[in-house]
Amino acid sequence: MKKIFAAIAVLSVMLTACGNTSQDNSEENIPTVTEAEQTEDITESVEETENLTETEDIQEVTENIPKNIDPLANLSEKKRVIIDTDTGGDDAMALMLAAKNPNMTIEGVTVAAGNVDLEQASLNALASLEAAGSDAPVYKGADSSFAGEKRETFSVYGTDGMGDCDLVHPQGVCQEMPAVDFILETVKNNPDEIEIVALGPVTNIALAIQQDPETMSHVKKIWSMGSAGLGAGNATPVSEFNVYKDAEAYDIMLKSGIDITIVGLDLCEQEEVIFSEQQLKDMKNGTPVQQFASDAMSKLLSFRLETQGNNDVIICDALAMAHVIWSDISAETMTCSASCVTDDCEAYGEVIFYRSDMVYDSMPELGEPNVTLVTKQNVADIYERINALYAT
Ligand SMILES: [Ca+2]
Repeated sequence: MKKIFAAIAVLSVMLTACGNTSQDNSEENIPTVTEAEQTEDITESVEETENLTETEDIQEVTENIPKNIDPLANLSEKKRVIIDTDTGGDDAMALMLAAKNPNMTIEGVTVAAGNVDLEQASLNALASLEAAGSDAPVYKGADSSFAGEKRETFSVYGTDGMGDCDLVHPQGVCQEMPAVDFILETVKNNPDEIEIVALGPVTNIALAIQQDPETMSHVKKIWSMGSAGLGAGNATPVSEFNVYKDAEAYDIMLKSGIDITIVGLDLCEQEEVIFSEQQLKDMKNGTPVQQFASDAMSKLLSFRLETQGNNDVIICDALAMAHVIWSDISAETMTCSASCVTDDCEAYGEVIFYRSDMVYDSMPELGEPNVTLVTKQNVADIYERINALYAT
Protein backbone atom coordinates (compact mmCIF):
# COMPACT_ATOMS: atom_id res chain seq x y z
CA MET A 1 0.00 0.00 0.00
CA LYS A 2 2.81 2.36 0.87
CA LYS A 3 4.41 1.71 -2.50
CA ILE A 4 1.18 2.58 -4.30
CA PHE A 5 0.90 5.80 -2.31
CA ALA A 6 4.52 6.66 -3.03
CA ALA A 7 4.04 6.02 -6.76
CA ILE A 8 1.03 8.32 -6.88
CA ALA A 9 2.87 10.93 -4.85
CA VAL A 10 5.94 10.80 -7.11
CA LEU A 11 3.69 11.10 -10.17
CA SER A 12 2.11 14.12 -8.58
CA VAL A 13 5.53 15.67 -8.04
CA MET A 14 6.54 14.99 -11.62
CA LEU A 15 3.43 16.76 -12.79
CA THR A 16 4.15 19.71 -10.55
CA ALA A 17 7.71 20.21 -11.74
CA CYS A 18 8.41 22.36 -14.79
CA GLY A 19 4.87 22.73 -16.11
CA ASN A 20 5.70 23.06 -19.77
CA THR A 21 7.50 19.73 -20.03
CA SER A 22 5.05 17.77 -17.91
CA GLN A 23 2.20 18.94 -20.12
CA ASP A 24 3.66 17.06 -23.07
CA ASN A 25 3.54 13.75 -21.25
CA SER A 26 0.36 14.24 -19.30
CA GLU A 27 -1.96 12.06 -21.42
CA GLU A 28 -0.08 8.82 -21.04
CA ASN A 29 0.82 9.33 -17.40
CA ILE A 30 -2.49 10.36 -15.92
CA PRO A 31 -4.49 7.45 -14.58
CA THR A 32 -7.58 9.31 -13.42
CA VAL A 33 -9.75 12.16 -14.60
CA THR A 34 -9.19 14.02 -11.36
CA GLU A 35 -5.44 14.08 -11.75
CA ALA A 36 -5.78 15.03 -15.39
CA GLU A 37 -7.83 18.05 -14.36
CA GLN A 38 -5.18 18.97 -11.82
CA THR A 39 -2.51 18.65 -14.48
CA GLU A 40 -4.29 21.11 -16.73
CA ASP A 41 -4.32 23.62 -13.90
CA ILE A 42 -0.67 23.08 -13.08
CA THR A 43 0.66 23.27 -16.61
CA GLU A 44 -1.05 26.37 -17.96
CA SER A 45 1.51 28.59 -19.62
CA VAL A 46 1.87 32.26 -18.78
CA GLU A 47 0.29 33.28 -22.07
CA GLU A 48 -2.62 30.96 -21.59
CA THR A 49 -3.10 32.23 -18.08
CA GLU A 50 -3.07 35.86 -19.13
CA ASN A 51 -5.64 35.21 -21.82
CA LEU A 52 -8.10 33.37 -19.65
CA THR A 53 -11.61 34.71 -19.72
CA GLU A 54 -13.33 32.25 -17.41
CA THR A 55 -14.08 33.98 -14.11
CA GLU A 56 -13.09 30.93 -12.10
CA ASP A 57 -9.67 30.71 -13.71
CA ILE A 58 -8.98 34.43 -13.39
CA GLN A 59 -9.85 34.19 -9.72
CA GLU A 60 -7.42 31.30 -9.33
CA VAL A 61 -4.57 33.38 -10.72
CA THR A 62 -5.29 36.57 -8.84
CA GLU A 63 -5.67 34.70 -5.57
CA ASN A 64 -1.97 33.96 -5.80
CA ILE A 65 -1.17 37.63 -5.40
CA PRO A 66 -2.10 38.32 -1.80
CA LYS A 67 -4.35 41.35 -1.43
CA ASN A 68 -4.29 41.79 2.32
CA ILE A 69 -0.56 41.65 2.73
CA ASP A 70 1.49 44.80 2.28
CA PRO A 71 4.96 43.46 1.49
CA LEU A 72 6.41 46.93 1.96
CA ALA A 73 5.22 47.16 5.57
CA ASN A 74 7.81 46.62 8.30
CA LEU A 75 10.74 46.79 5.92
CA SER A 76 14.10 47.06 7.63
CA GLU A 77 16.09 50.27 7.28
CA LYS A 78 17.74 50.91 3.93
CA LYS A 79 20.61 48.56 3.29
CA ARG A 80 23.49 48.30 0.86
CA VAL A 81 24.38 44.65 0.53
CA ILE A 82 26.72 42.19 -1.07
CA ILE A 83 25.04 38.81 -1.45
CA ASP A 84 27.40 35.84 -1.32
CA THR A 85 25.74 32.77 -2.84
CA ASP A 86 26.25 29.26 -4.20
CA THR A 87 23.10 29.73 -6.20
CA GLY A 88 20.65 26.88 -5.98
CA GLY A 89 16.86 27.14 -5.87
CA ASP A 90 16.52 28.77 -2.45
CA ASP A 91 19.36 31.19 -3.24
CA ALA A 92 17.39 32.14 -6.35
CA MET A 93 14.34 32.85 -4.21
CA ALA A 94 16.48 34.97 -1.90
CA LEU A 95 18.09 36.93 -4.74
CA MET A 96 14.70 37.73 -6.20
CA LEU A 97 13.40 38.90 -2.82
CA ALA A 98 16.40 41.19 -2.50
CA ALA A 99 15.91 42.50 -6.03
CA LYS A 100 12.27 43.28 -5.28
CA ASN A 101 12.99 45.03 -1.98
CA PRO A 102 12.98 48.81 -2.57
CA ASN A 103 14.95 49.34 0.64
CA MET A 104 17.89 47.22 -0.48
CA THR A 105 20.65 48.14 -2.90
CA ILE A 106 22.48 45.09 -4.18
CA GLU A 107 26.02 46.38 -4.65
CA GLY A 108 27.03 43.05 -6.13
CA VAL A 109 26.57 39.31 -5.93
CA THR A 110 29.59 37.11 -5.24
CA VAL A 111 29.47 33.43 -6.06
CA ALA A 112 31.12 30.30 -4.69
CA ALA A 113 30.71 26.65 -5.60
CA GLY A 114 28.37 24.80 -3.28
CA ASN A 115 25.05 23.52 -4.48
CA VAL A 116 26.51 23.43 -7.98
CA ASP A 117 29.88 24.27 -9.49
CA LEU A 118 31.08 27.84 -9.83
CA GLU A 119 30.15 28.28 -13.49
CA GLN A 120 26.62 26.98 -13.04
CA ALA A 121 26.09 28.89 -9.79
CA SER A 122 27.20 32.10 -11.51
CA LEU A 123 24.78 31.57 -14.39
CA ASN A 124 22.02 30.80 -11.90
CA ALA A 125 22.71 34.03 -10.02
CA LEU A 126 22.58 36.06 -13.23
CA ALA A 127 19.35 34.39 -14.35
CA SER A 128 17.67 34.85 -10.97
CA LEU A 129 18.52 38.54 -10.79
CA GLU A 130 17.35 39.13 -14.35
CA ALA A 131 14.09 37.30 -13.66
CA ALA A 132 13.38 39.86 -10.95
CA GLY A 133 14.47 42.82 -13.09
CA SER A 134 17.82 43.43 -11.41
CA ASP A 135 21.04 44.23 -13.23
CA ALA A 136 23.24 43.88 -10.16
CA PRO A 137 26.76 42.77 -11.10
CA VAL A 138 27.84 39.19 -10.44
CA TYR A 139 31.40 38.21 -9.51
CA LYS A 140 32.86 34.71 -9.56
CA GLY A 141 34.72 33.57 -6.48
CA ALA A 142 35.85 30.32 -4.93
CA ASP A 143 35.48 26.95 -6.60
CA SER A 144 37.47 25.24 -3.87
CA SER A 145 37.54 25.36 -0.09
CA PHE A 146 39.58 27.81 1.98
CA ALA A 147 42.17 25.05 2.35
CA GLY A 148 42.34 24.77 -1.43
CA GLU A 149 40.54 21.49 -1.92
CA LYS A 150 38.34 21.26 -4.99
CA ARG A 151 34.79 21.49 -3.73
CA GLU A 152 32.51 18.55 -4.20
CA THR A 153 29.09 19.99 -4.99
CA PHE A 154 25.77 18.54 -3.91
CA SER A 155 22.52 19.79 -5.33
CA VAL A 156 19.08 18.85 -4.09
CA TYR A 157 17.73 21.31 -6.68
CA GLY A 158 18.43 19.24 -9.80
CA THR A 159 21.50 19.04 -12.02
CA ASP A 160 21.48 22.75 -12.79
CA GLY A 161 20.57 23.71 -9.23
CA MET A 162 17.44 25.39 -10.54
CA GLY A 163 14.96 22.56 -10.89
CA ASP A 164 16.18 21.42 -14.34
CA CYS A 165 13.37 23.51 -15.81
CA ASP A 166 15.40 25.24 -18.52
CA LEU A 167 15.26 28.46 -16.50
CA VAL A 168 18.88 29.48 -16.88
CA HIS A 169 19.43 31.68 -19.94
CA PRO A 170 20.92 34.91 -18.63
CA GLN A 171 21.47 37.79 -21.03
CA GLY A 172 24.27 39.26 -18.97
CA VAL A 173 27.70 37.92 -18.08
CA CYS A 174 29.82 37.95 -14.95
CA GLN A 175 32.23 40.78 -14.20
CA GLU A 176 35.94 40.29 -14.78
CA MET A 177 36.94 41.28 -11.26
CA PRO A 178 37.34 38.35 -8.85
CA ALA A 179 34.78 38.17 -6.05
CA VAL A 180 37.25 38.73 -3.21
CA ASP A 181 38.66 41.85 -4.90
CA PHE A 182 35.14 43.19 -5.35
CA ILE A 183 34.26 42.59 -1.70
CA LEU A 184 37.41 44.35 -0.48
CA GLU A 185 37.15 47.27 -2.89
CA THR A 186 33.49 47.85 -2.07
CA VAL A 187 34.02 47.73 1.69
CA LYS A 188 37.15 49.89 1.47
CA ASN A 189 35.28 52.55 -0.50
CA ASN A 190 32.23 52.39 1.78
CA PRO A 191 33.49 51.72 5.32
CA ASP A 192 30.83 50.65 7.82
CA GLU A 193 28.16 50.89 5.13
CA ILE A 194 28.07 47.46 3.52
CA GLU A 195 26.23 44.43 4.88
CA ILE A 196 26.97 40.94 3.54
CA VAL A 197 24.23 38.35 3.22
CA ALA A 198 25.95 34.95 3.13
CA LEU A 199 23.85 32.19 1.58
CA GLY A 200 26.47 29.53 0.83
CA PRO A 201 29.85 28.29 2.02
CA VAL A 202 31.63 31.47 3.16
CA THR A 203 34.95 30.86 1.38
CA ASN A 204 34.89 34.22 -0.40
CA ILE A 205 34.33 36.05 2.88
CA ALA A 206 37.11 34.14 4.67
CA LEU A 207 39.56 34.81 1.84
CA ALA A 208 38.73 38.53 2.02
CA ILE A 209 39.27 38.51 5.79
CA GLN A 210 42.59 36.70 5.36
CA GLN A 211 43.74 39.10 2.66
CA ASP A 212 42.77 42.35 4.35
CA PRO A 213 41.36 42.00 7.89
CA GLU A 214 41.52 45.76 8.50
CA THR A 215 39.25 46.50 5.55
CA MET A 216 36.89 43.67 6.49
CA SER A 217 36.62 45.05 10.04
CA HIS A 218 34.60 47.79 8.37
CA VAL A 219 31.89 45.44 7.11
CA LYS A 220 28.78 46.77 8.80
CA LYS A 221 27.26 43.35 9.41
CA ILE A 222 27.16 39.79 8.09
CA TRP A 223 23.90 37.87 7.91
CA SER A 224 24.60 34.16 7.67
CA MET A 225 22.35 31.31 6.65
CA GLY A 226 24.60 28.79 8.28
CA SER A 227 24.92 26.22 11.04
CA ALA A 228 22.24 23.97 12.48
CA GLY A 229 21.34 26.69 15.00
CA LEU A 230 20.21 24.88 18.13
CA GLY A 231 18.98 21.89 16.13
CA ALA A 232 20.36 19.00 14.09
CA GLY A 233 22.44 19.23 10.93
CA ASN A 234 21.67 18.15 7.39
CA ALA A 235 25.14 17.42 5.95
CA THR A 236 25.89 15.32 9.03
CA PRO A 237 23.85 14.85 12.21
CA VAL A 238 25.56 17.93 13.68
CA SER A 239 26.69 19.98 10.65
CA GLU A 240 24.70 22.15 8.29
CA PHE A 241 25.57 22.09 4.56
CA ASN A 242 27.04 25.61 4.16
CA VAL A 243 29.38 25.23 7.13
CA TYR A 244 30.25 21.61 6.37
CA LYS A 245 31.40 22.62 2.88
CA ASP A 246 34.04 24.90 4.38
CA ALA A 247 34.30 24.81 8.16
CA GLU A 248 37.70 26.52 8.11
CA ALA A 249 36.15 29.49 6.32
CA TYR A 250 33.24 29.65 8.75
CA ASP A 251 35.64 29.54 11.69
CA ILE A 252 37.62 32.45 10.26
CA MET A 253 34.40 34.42 9.82
CA LEU A 254 33.31 33.69 13.40
CA LYS A 255 36.67 34.88 14.76
CA SER A 256 36.82 38.03 12.61
CA GLY A 257 35.15 40.38 15.05
CA ILE A 258 32.58 41.38 12.43
CA ASP A 259 29.00 41.77 13.69
CA ILE A 260 27.35 38.47 12.65
CA THR A 261 23.70 37.43 12.83
CA ILE A 262 22.93 33.78 12.11
CA VAL A 263 19.73 32.21 10.84
CA GLY A 264 20.26 28.51 11.44
CA LEU A 265 18.77 25.41 9.91
CA ASP A 266 16.55 24.91 12.96
CA LEU A 267 14.52 27.97 11.98
CA CYS A 268 14.28 26.82 8.36
CA GLU A 269 12.71 23.53 9.42
CA GLN A 270 9.92 25.03 11.50
CA GLU A 271 6.54 24.00 10.17
CA GLU A 272 5.33 27.53 9.41
CA VAL A 273 8.13 28.24 6.93
CA ILE A 274 7.91 24.98 4.97
CA PHE A 275 6.14 25.44 1.64
CA SER A 276 3.74 22.67 0.66
CA GLU A 277 3.40 21.14 -2.79
CA GLN A 278 0.07 22.95 -3.14
CA GLN A 279 1.68 26.29 -2.31
CA LEU A 280 4.32 25.69 -4.99
CA LYS A 281 1.54 24.89 -7.44
CA ASP A 282 -0.20 28.13 -6.50
CA MET A 283 3.03 30.05 -7.05
CA LYS A 284 3.32 28.36 -10.42
CA ASN A 285 0.06 30.02 -11.40
CA GLY A 286 1.20 33.44 -10.25
CA THR A 287 3.43 36.16 -11.61
CA PRO A 288 6.55 35.35 -13.70
CA VAL A 289 8.75 35.80 -10.63
CA GLN A 290 6.54 33.46 -8.61
CA GLN A 291 6.63 30.94 -11.45
CA PHE A 292 10.43 31.17 -11.61
CA ALA A 293 10.69 30.54 -7.87
CA SER A 294 8.29 27.61 -8.03
CA ASP A 295 10.19 25.98 -10.89
CA ALA A 296 13.56 26.53 -9.21
CA MET A 297 12.31 24.64 -6.15
CA SER A 298 10.57 21.82 -8.00
CA LYS A 299 13.39 19.27 -7.82
CA LEU A 300 13.78 19.81 -4.09
CA LEU A 301 10.14 18.80 -3.79
CA SER A 302 10.77 15.44 -5.43
CA PHE A 303 14.06 14.99 -3.52
CA ARG A 304 12.38 15.45 -0.17
CA LEU A 305 9.51 13.20 -1.14
CA GLU A 306 11.78 10.42 -2.32
CA THR A 307 14.28 10.61 0.54
CA GLN A 308 12.14 11.70 3.49
CA GLY A 309 8.53 11.20 2.46
CA ASN A 310 7.89 14.94 2.87
CA ASN A 311 5.74 16.51 0.17
CA ASP A 312 7.09 20.01 0.72
CA VAL A 313 10.20 22.19 0.54
CA ILE A 314 12.30 24.18 2.96
CA ILE A 315 13.38 27.63 1.78
CA CYS A 316 16.48 28.31 3.91
CA ASP A 317 18.14 31.12 1.95
CA ALA A 318 14.85 32.85 1.22
CA LEU A 319 14.01 32.71 4.91
CA ALA A 320 17.38 34.17 5.86
CA MET A 321 16.83 36.96 3.33
CA ALA A 322 13.35 37.54 4.77
CA HIS A 323 14.97 38.16 8.16
CA VAL A 324 17.18 40.78 6.52
CA ILE A 325 14.34 42.41 4.60
CA TRP A 326 11.61 42.62 7.24
CA SER A 327 12.33 44.05 10.67
CA ASP A 328 9.56 42.19 12.48
CA ILE A 329 10.45 38.60 11.54
CA SER A 330 13.21 38.02 14.08
CA ALA A 331 11.30 37.66 17.33
CA GLU A 332 14.04 36.59 19.71
CA THR A 333 17.81 36.47 19.47
CA MET A 334 20.65 35.22 21.61
CA THR A 335 24.02 36.93 21.70
CA CYS A 336 26.65 34.39 22.57
CA SER A 337 30.04 32.90 21.93
CA ALA A 338 30.15 30.48 19.00
CA SER A 339 32.90 28.28 17.64
CA CYS A 340 33.21 25.95 14.70
CA VAL A 341 34.71 22.47 14.73
CA THR A 342 37.44 22.26 12.09
CA ASP A 343 39.18 19.09 13.28
CA ASP A 344 39.02 16.13 10.93
CA CYS A 345 36.44 14.24 12.97
CA GLU A 346 32.79 13.32 13.03
CA ALA A 347 31.83 16.75 14.32
CA TYR A 348 33.55 18.61 11.46
CA GLY A 349 31.49 21.66 10.60
CA GLU A 350 29.47 21.73 13.80
CA VAL A 351 28.93 25.23 15.15
CA ILE A 352 28.70 25.24 18.92
CA PHE A 353 26.70 28.02 20.55
CA TYR A 354 27.43 28.59 24.20
CA ARG A 355 24.01 29.55 25.47
CA SER A 356 24.07 32.37 27.94
CA ASP A 357 21.20 30.84 29.91
CA MET A 358 23.15 27.65 30.59
CA VAL A 359 25.72 26.96 33.29
CA TYR A 360 28.68 24.95 32.08
CA ASP A 361 30.83 23.57 34.85
CA SER A 362 33.61 21.99 32.80
CA MET A 363 34.35 24.47 30.05
CA PRO A 364 37.48 26.45 29.36
CA GLU A 365 37.08 30.19 29.58
CA LEU A 366 34.95 31.37 26.71
CA GLY A 367 35.72 34.29 24.47
CA GLU A 368 33.60 37.38 24.14
CA PRO A 369 30.20 36.95 22.49
CA ASN A 370 30.79 36.93 18.74
CA VAL A 371 27.42 36.15 17.17
CA THR A 372 23.75 36.90 17.42
CA LEU A 373 21.73 33.75 16.83
CA VAL A 374 18.07 34.13 15.91
CA THR A 375 16.09 31.77 18.15
CA LYS A 376 12.45 32.67 17.45
CA GLN A 377 10.70 34.15 14.43
CA ASN A 378 7.36 35.65 13.41
CA VAL A 379 6.58 33.72 10.26
CA ALA A 380 2.86 32.98 10.30
CA ASP A 381 2.40 34.87 7.01
CA ILE A 382 5.80 34.21 5.44
CA TYR A 383 4.37 32.49 2.36
CA GLU A 384 1.95 35.33 1.68
CA ARG A 385 4.60 37.96 2.40
CA ILE A 386 7.15 36.44 0.01
CA ASN A 387 4.55 36.07 -2.71
CA ALA A 388 3.33 39.60 -2.23
CA LEU A 389 6.86 40.97 -2.61
CA TYR A 390 7.41 38.84 -5.72
CA ALA A 391 4.21 40.28 -7.14
CA THR A 392 5.30 43.92 -6.78
CA1 LIG B 1 22.73 28.60 -0.77
